[in-house]
Amino acid sequence: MFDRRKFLHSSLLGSLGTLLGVKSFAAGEPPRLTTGQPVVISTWDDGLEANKAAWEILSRQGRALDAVEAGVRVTEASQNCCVGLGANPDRDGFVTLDASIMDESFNCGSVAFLERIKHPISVARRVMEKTPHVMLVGSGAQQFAIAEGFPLEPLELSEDAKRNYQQWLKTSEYKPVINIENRHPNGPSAPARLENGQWNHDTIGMVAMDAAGNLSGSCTTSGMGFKMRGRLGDSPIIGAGLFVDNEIGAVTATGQGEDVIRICGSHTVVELMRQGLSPAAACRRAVERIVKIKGEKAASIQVAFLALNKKGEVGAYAIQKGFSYALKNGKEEKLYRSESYFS
Ligand code: SD4
Repeated sequence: MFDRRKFLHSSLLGSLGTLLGVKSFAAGEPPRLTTGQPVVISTWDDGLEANKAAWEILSRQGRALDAVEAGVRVTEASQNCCVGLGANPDRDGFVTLDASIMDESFNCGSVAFLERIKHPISVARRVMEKTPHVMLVGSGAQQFAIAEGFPLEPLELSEDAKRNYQQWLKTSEYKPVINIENRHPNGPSAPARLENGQWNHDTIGMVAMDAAGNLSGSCTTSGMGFKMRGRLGDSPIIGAGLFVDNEIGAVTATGQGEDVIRICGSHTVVELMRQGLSPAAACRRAVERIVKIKGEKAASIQVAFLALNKKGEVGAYAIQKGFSYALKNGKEEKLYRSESYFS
């Protein structure tokens, strides 16, 4: 049935977006591409900027692996965002970062609980390429980064994070917010904020296909704000926050990491695609699995998956509405609004 309120709401948002120069949102699945046409997709509104850097590489016949590293470095370096060293600290007041990367040949690397290093994604790539290991954590990861020439950044919190932390200390209650976006009026280049000024997500995940038809992915995060010291989420865990199987597809996740880990989320989505499901249907099936496990608690968490298959089809699904993802290929550069379990 025609819903006048919904129609007015979306027309209003559309006009506002146009006025502010914001790319309008598209609903549903993007058009299918064929292998050989490069494409990059990434989570949240910040994905628009990150995709541009990835596209620089993809459009020049570069490797998907280089593209996904370069893309998320933009977000890690951004002062305007909630990923990277400017982000919210843990409950003891320290920013700790997690990241993972995976190429078309099951090579993968990750770092977790990494402090004072600006580009954890590049350290993850060095772990993949220069060590016999997949994962380095904490002081060991930092030591490796320094040995590889990454500078040790100052310990100080960003102004935004300081303010958020002071605010949080008033109650010191760990209460993860449901990650949603598309609500801030200043367009995708503005930081995503809740009404109380806090950021509402902490991650960027990116997957891409290059002109050779190869897939790769990256994921980088400051983790959930005000987490316990030492807590890791899904993002640095291969198979949870990120998974790439070059025969099938590439998937990344965002949202409450504990619940992504519980079902080996990104790997699960790849396996569902292997069984013949489209990226969107596979993401949906994985989300439904989490919803079933969580029962009533599903209403208070967010998890979203974003997937690209070997045919160049793209899909996403989230528990809550308000998950956006950005797509860039030779034809379009757009933010898409994901379908969700709760509407
Ligand atoms: C985590 N999945 O550390 C991340 C958080 C996230 O947007 O995606 N926030 O659990």
